[in-house]
Order: sequence, then C-alpha cells, then structure tokens
Amino acid sequence: MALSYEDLKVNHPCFAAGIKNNKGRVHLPVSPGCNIACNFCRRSIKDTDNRPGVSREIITPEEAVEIVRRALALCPDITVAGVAGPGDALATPYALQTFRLIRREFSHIIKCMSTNGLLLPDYADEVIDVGIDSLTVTVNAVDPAILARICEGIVCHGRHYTGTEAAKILINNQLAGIGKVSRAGITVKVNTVLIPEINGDHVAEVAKTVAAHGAKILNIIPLIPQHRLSWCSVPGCDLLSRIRSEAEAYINVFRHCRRCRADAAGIIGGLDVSGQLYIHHIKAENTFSHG
Ligand code: CLF
Ligand code: SF4
Repeated sequence: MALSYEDLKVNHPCFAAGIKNNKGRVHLPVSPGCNIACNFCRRSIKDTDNRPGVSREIITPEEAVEIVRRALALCPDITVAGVAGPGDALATPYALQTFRLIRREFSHIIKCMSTNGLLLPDYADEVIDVGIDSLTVTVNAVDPAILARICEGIVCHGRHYTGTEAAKILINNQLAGIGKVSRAGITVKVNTVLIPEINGDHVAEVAKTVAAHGAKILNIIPLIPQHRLSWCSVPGCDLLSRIRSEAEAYINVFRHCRRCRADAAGIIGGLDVSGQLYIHHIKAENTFSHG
C-alpha cells in the first residue's frame, strides 16, 4: 500500500506544502533516454551544473541498490529513493526494475518516481505493482497550442508526432495516467516549468485541471532558459510568487524546490553527499531535473 499524502508531508522532502521537513532523498540516475523533446531540455553527463537532466554517470538497477545502501550510511536522514532522469523514467525499463530491487532490500524507504507521463497509461499498473509511493508528472500546459510551443515532438509506440498533434497525445496520456494512479492511492505531484513568455498566464488552468484528475500538489519550477528556449526570461520572484498564489486556489503548492540534478543525494538545500556516491566520470555545469 502506498504511503498516504499525510505521511508524505512529514516524511518526504518534496511533498511538504508549507514548512520544510528536512528529510533527504537519493536520486538514482538509471534512466538515460527520453521519448519527448522539451524545448528547454539539455541533458548532460558531468559533475558541475546544478540542474535537472544532469548526472555524473548512468548506473544500472543493481548498482542503484548499492548506492542506496551507501547513501543511507552517509546521510541517515534520507527517507526517499527517487528516479528523476536524466531522461524519462518510463522511456526505458530500468527505473521500474530498480524499484523492484529496492523494495526487496529496503522495505522502509519511500519510492519516488518522476516522469513526463507519455507512457503512464501503459505502465500505470506496473507503477502501482512495484509499490511507488509518490509519483511526479511534469505537465507544462493543458492546452495543445501552448504545449506545442514548449515540446517540439514525441515518439509514441514507434511513431513520431509533432506540433499540436503531439501535444494532444501527451496531455491526454498525462491526465489519464494521473487519474489512474491517483485512484489507486498513489500521491501525485505535478511539476510545471514556468516559462513567462509561453505559459505564464496558463499555470492556474494547469493547477485546476490536474487537481480535477487527482493530483495533490503542484511544484511550479522557474525556467532555466537554455537550448531552444534560451530567448525566454527567468521568472522573477514576484511573478513566481503571484503564480504560486493563483495556483493555490486549486491545489497545494510546494515552494522549496531546488531543481535537483538527476544524481542529487542528501538534504535539499543542506548536506550534499552526491559527490561521495557518484565519483566515476567527467567534469561539468548546472542544468534541468525532473523531480
Ligand atoms: Fe526526487 Fe523529485 Fe522525488 Fe523529490 S526531487 S524525484 S519528488 S525525491 Fe524535489 Fe528536487 Fe524539486 Fe524534484 S526539490 S527537483 S521536487
Ligand atoms: Fe525528456 Fe525531461 Fe528533457 Fe523533457 S525535460 S525532453 S521529458 S528528459
């Protein structure tokens, strides 16, 4: 049985609407590939950038079990094992394989997964079956004309779609998937990347729509302008605060997001043990995480 939203508020660092709870998380970068093309996404393997989509390395599900063991020894306040990229958790089978192994070894840890939701209707039964406690779906618009400006295209069941055709499929699948896992008792968080020039006036509509489909909490993440959206502006504190307040009319709002890397580990905004866990490769910058 998945943990209740009330339990997650106390024990999961990203589900505490209001006061921070100072619990930790370890991200397991097991998901290299993606099946959609967000215009702001720039994934990379490096150790410098602090943003989603960046990881020092990609690990196997078996290696992930060992990483969780070491993370708990380094930071006993870690309560959550999460998969947040660097690609999409459902585009490859490794995230679900990882959670099956973790459930066997660490019965107490909260299992958290983040996805773009394209394949959620296909995999909802498996998500429920592996015992995911908290699921994040990134929904950047619920209007196909707006989403088509944020996401260039998708690949679904072997076919490539672009424009509003792609956006309609993605929105339908996200909302159907959110409904299905919510009805099974899994707490759903929605992440929305706030892009002032594109979806700034649309976030309240996203909040209203995802709440109606069962999502419990919304995390509005300010855009890091890069890749094909490098022309957009960084949302200011006033705008972010106003839009979070508007959304709060429909759904709980999470305000402590730190736009974690795909290999983040430790306390959000506090003790960081990721450098001691993921030491294999390259040097890097700060990027996008799915959390
Ligand atoms: Fe990781 Fe995301 Fe789970 Fe949290 S992060 S998969 S829900 S355990 Fe948290 Fe980081 Fe923000 Fe994500 S602060 S980027 S919301
Ligand atoms: Fe895929 Fe996430 Fe990048 Fe979008 S932001 S293209 S869903 S990895």
